Amino acid sequence: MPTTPHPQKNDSTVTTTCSYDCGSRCLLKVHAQDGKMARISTENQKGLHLQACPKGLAQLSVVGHPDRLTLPLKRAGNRGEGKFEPISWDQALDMIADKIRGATSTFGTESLYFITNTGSMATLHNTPAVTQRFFGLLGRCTTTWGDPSYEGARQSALATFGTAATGSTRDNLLLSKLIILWGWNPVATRFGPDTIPFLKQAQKNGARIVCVDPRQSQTCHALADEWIPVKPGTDTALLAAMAYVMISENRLDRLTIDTFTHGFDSFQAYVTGDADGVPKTPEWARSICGTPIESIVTLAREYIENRPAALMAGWAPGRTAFGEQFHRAASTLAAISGNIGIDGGHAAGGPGYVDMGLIKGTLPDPGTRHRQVHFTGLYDALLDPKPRGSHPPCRLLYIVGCNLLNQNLNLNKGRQALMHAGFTITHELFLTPTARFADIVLPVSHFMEREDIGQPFVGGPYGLHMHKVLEPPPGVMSDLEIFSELARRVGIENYNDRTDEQWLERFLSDEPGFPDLNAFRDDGVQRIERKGPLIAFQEQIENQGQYPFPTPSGKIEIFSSRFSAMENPDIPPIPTYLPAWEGPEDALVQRYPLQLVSPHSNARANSQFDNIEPINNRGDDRLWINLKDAAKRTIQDGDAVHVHNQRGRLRAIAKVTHRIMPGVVSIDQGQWYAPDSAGIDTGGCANILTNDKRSPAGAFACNTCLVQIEKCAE
Ligand SMILES: Nc1nc2c(c(=O)[nH]1)N[C@H]1C(S)=C(S)[C@@H](COP(=O)(O)OP(=O)(O)OC[C@H]3O[C@@H](n4cnc5c(=O)[nH]c(N)nc54)[C@H](O)[C@@H]3O)O[C@H]1N2
Ligand SMILES: Nc1nc2c(c(=O)[nH]1)N[C@H]1C(S)=C(S)[C@@H](COP(=O)(O)OP(=O)(O)OC[C@H]3O[C@@H](n4cnc5c(=O)[nH]c(N)nc54)[C@H](O)[C@@H]3O)O[C@H]1N2
Ligand SMILES: [Mo]
Repeated sequence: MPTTPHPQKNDSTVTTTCSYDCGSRCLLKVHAQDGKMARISTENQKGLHLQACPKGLAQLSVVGHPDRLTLPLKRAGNRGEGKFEPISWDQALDMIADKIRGATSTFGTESLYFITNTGSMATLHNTPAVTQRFFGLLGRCTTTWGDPSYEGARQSALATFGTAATGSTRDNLLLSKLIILWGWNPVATRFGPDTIPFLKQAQKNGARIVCVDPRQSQTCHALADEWIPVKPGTDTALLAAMAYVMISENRLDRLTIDTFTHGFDSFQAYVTGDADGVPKTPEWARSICGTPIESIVTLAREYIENRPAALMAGWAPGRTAFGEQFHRAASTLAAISGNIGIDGGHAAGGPGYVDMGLIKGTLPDPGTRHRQVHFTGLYDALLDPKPRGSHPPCRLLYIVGCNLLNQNLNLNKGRQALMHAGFTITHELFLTPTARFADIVLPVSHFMEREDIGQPFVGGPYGLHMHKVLEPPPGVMSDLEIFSELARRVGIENYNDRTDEQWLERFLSDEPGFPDLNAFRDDGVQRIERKGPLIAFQEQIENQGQYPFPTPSGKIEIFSSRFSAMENPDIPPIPTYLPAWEGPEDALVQRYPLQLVSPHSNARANSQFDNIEPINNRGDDRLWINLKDAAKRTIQDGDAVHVHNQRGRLRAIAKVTHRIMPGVVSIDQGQWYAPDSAGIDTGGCANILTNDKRSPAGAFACNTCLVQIEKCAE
């Protein structure tokens, strides 16, 4: 049996990559010195951009952090209080197994709720996959649906293109003349280590870069030739007005429209006002979006005249009240301007999966159909003692790879819900705000303590081998091992019949582009060879009619049969601007006049790293507020402020800046919730303010939220 190289033995180096949900997979070279792991470096290899960010380079501070959990904990105080006592693994696992059996025999498996998110995104030690397999083998349980990242984008892509694989490899940007970063800030948020190098190169080649964002984001500041402001959640109005300009000036790609799209006429009737009497003119959009008319007109002309143009539709504008409409409108513009499936173009709208021969295997899902509640509806489901129909209330809540009570919306409701939830278990590295509400917290291994395979979730044609760099602290297991132990105790026989090594060998052997495990260990980086960029829908566009789009009409559905069949006026079949609840047109602005957005931080991966010293001072966790809004409230840069609404209140430090539009404020998400005795969050967690209402098609609407701000009375 080959053994994993062990750097402690000498002054050697092994490679791995983060498995966190940050969007990138970079090369981490871990160096041992005098038998100890000393430092991490990074480099590009095989012509691939693989440079890690400061978070990756600081992973030794995570794995060896003094607050790392190493013993199973049992709650000893009230939920949330954070008082725990250590217990043995046998006691902890026996107790959980008892609770599972007890709840199942009295209330049925639907009383077992499991919540899993992207704590670990590696191929084998993948938190959703290992958790789904366990609960799938137990029976029909209750879980959540709705991806918090991009459910709006996903639903839109399925409706418009019939697939979520709407992405192209990043090298396609080198062929663009115009790149529109629409609600996308990849200088701060990681989306593959190749994104920024390719954007910079494209710019050098002459591409113009425009950012459409309520903030002059880090990306806008560093890269953009122009910042076009737009109020959160009003992007669909702006896109409709661009379509108005294109239609009224007859700047359309007629051939593409006629050959490849379905339902343009209905969209045209909406845009011109023939359908509803309201022409979607730039003047109309300006009053909604706050975007200058001139910017709208120029952007519309440029988008079609400067082909090929890549409209990179970010996920954040889709995380709004009617988020799916934004993605539908963006894809529609890409289609009618002839920017889909061509060199340097982009399909726009959609999760942006790139189908390029990565390893598809994970721990097999038994395919059980669980009862599903939407992620944002979870708290209501937990609070409802007799959920609708015959469904039993939650008797056991199992959370894996998710800092639920920080990252899900409407924290104060969440707090109540977790007080009411059944017996609660989580596997964690740290005592997070969520773990503080658990009855049992099981310590879990860090990715550097497991062998695995890492692959980027968008872009980048490669896979990285992840060495087991370190032994876990004594007794600490992976999620997979914990569930294997529990499976034995509850009588599931076939949860895991292989060693980690055997699983990895199997995943590799199923994928022809990859070497065997030993060769992969030696090499570390597997590049998937391609001639030129992989461009979504190029096959369809280049071979007219030969390869239909996987939609009911075989075309790009501007009029969506899928949405039409839903017969829901809030999910119209053509892309439509619908004014948001808690948007600029809601009467609630009288009380709460500012729109809050909560972007992702450069210094965290969601809530991870908030507790890690060398990293947590690299972000900007201040509350961004425009000079005008600050002046009205006599707020000065650096003042302590309260941000509040009907749901909660947090304390933050103001950054008074022209880099955010008037009427909009912003605070980075992922800061750890830390309530004081009055319930005011001193941690700065945006979700104390957000609304747990989803969009009609299932988007996580965190960027739809009205607030008021006042200076703290000292
Ligand atoms: N206001 C606002 N809220 C948001 C967003 C927003 O933009 N604004 N974004 C949303 C989005 S897009 C997302 S994806 C969600 C993310 O929300 P979460 O999925 O809750 O993300 P994390 O904060 O990364 O939490 C992952 C947890 O897993 C733990 N972990 C790490 N490795 C492992 C492991 O191997 N095993 C186990 N068991 N645990 C591990 C970490 O310690 C961490 O506590 O947040 C959403 N929340
Ligand atoms: N460093 C780092 N990288 C990450 C993550 C992380 O936490 N940290 N998280 C990963 C994950 S899980 C995800 S889902 C992605 C998230 O990636 P995104 O969804 O792209 O990230 P955000 O930072 O939420 O938003 C991007 C930009 O959109 C703007 N924006 C917000 N609302 C609107 C709107 O209504 N309209 C417009 N036009 N713009 C708007 C924000 O001001 C921000 O500048 O990033 C991934 N990469
Ligand atoms: Mo996400």
